[in-house]
Amino acid sequence: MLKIQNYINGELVPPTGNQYLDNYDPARGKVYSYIPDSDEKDVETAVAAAKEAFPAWSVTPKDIRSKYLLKIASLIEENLEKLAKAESIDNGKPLHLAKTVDIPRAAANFHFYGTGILHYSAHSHSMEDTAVNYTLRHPVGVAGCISPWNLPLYLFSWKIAPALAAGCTVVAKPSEVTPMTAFLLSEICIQAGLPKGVLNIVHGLGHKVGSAITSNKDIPVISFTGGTKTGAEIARVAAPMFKKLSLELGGKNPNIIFADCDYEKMLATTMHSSFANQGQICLCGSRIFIERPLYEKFKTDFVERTKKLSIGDPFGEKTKIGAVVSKSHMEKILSYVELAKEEGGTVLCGGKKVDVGGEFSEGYYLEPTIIEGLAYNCRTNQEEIFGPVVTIMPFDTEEEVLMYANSTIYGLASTVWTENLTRAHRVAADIHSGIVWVNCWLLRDLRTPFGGVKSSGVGREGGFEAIEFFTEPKNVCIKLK
Ligand code: TXE
Repeated sequence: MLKIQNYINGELVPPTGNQYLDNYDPARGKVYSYIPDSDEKDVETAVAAAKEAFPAWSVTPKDIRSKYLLKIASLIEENLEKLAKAESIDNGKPLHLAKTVDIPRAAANFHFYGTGILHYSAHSHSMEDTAVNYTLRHPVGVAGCISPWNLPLYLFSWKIAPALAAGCTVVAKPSEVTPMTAFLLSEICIQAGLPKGVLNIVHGLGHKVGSAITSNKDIPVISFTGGTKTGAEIARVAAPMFKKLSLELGGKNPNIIFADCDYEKMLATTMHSSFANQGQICLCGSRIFIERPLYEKFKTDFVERTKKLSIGDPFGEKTKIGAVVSKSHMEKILSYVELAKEEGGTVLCGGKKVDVGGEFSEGYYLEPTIIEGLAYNCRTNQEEIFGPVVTIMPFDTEEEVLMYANSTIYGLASTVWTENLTRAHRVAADIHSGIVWVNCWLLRDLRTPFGGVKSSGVGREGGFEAIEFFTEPKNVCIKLK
């Protein structure tokens, strides 16, 4: 079986301790490869390589840095099929989702920052005839990039691309749950001729490798996506070291549906925003609020369509629901279905593990689940479940639904369905979240700032904000006389 290697100083190398962890194929519930069980020593070797490469990389002309990123983007596109299959096997998601979303967006991330850096400019401010000020932006140094398992290559590249574009060198750690496409990216970087030490990928556990990156004194900037709890731990370690932090954390996103919505468009998109990637996207709308006149019709149609979603082999043409990412995550999700029942909820459909039979009978499959009858402030409606489980409830007034929507500790994304223009703008302004989609979901313009408020995170990724995040501004004021 394949033993994934670390990518340090331009080479694929084993972990110093030569220890490996099992890597599971969640669709089959079986070990299918091994990942390095790296430790602090591996991180130190990677940081030394990144430090060594930083002086040259940070002054490499933008158009040269751009060429490397664009080469990586085109190699990702050339290897789309292979990367998508690897992503699907590693994560359990349907292959067509990996082929149409995850991998194309990873290429788009490298392409966006490979071109964006060419057009990025800083500002100057004149003080009439007295002085002129200009802002220099220097890359911060060695950037630590730590990413989660739900959109493995997509979110991994979302951090690495702007860091490299800005002139930082990188020590990156993908999730130990889904390491495969990060490993394949290492091979692509070697093929692209990326100078050694510019990007280093260290595989392993969060409390060993992740925490070694967070606490390393030679890594002044950390970009993290993952759970809110882990984000708090990273902040606890990094804050006294005055590191720059970007934390993209959990969510419990409201999907607000007014009776005047474009019904068919809303229903089709709500199927996607509820269950895409088995509900394992931090942007999924897991709390659905429906204006009362529409509630019964929506409930009937939504349950009917959900029951028809085909669950099974992620490579199946018709598969809409693949496996969730791990056995422990499946058990966490099932525990929330039990909690919902204890809190007075009624399971309208789903709620159970599925044996899809054959070679997949040991896989981690869950039925897409809809629950009604819960209070807006019960734990099921307040805590992130991160699986194919949504709750539905009616509302009567805008004030009421905004109170429900804003009632959690999170504030990442939200969707609003209405044809009333004034109401759309008003509700969007009043929702406490970093992203509001009106009559759409997951429509992304990479130039826009991306991130949440409250416990959904700190800082913004995306656009030029991400390039600025990996640079330090210096203001120079020159007296003119
Ligand atoms: O995240 P973790 P997981 C949420 C979702 C999910 C929960 C846990 O609710 O159930 O987070 O998911 C590394 N220092 N989201 O387990 O544990 C870890 O190795 C440094 C929302 O994936 O936060 C992995 O590479 N690093 C999220 C990464 O952090 C540490 C997407 C994420 O792991 C570490 C995914 C430590 N002490 C999960 N401990 C989103 N917003 O998209 C772990 N890591």
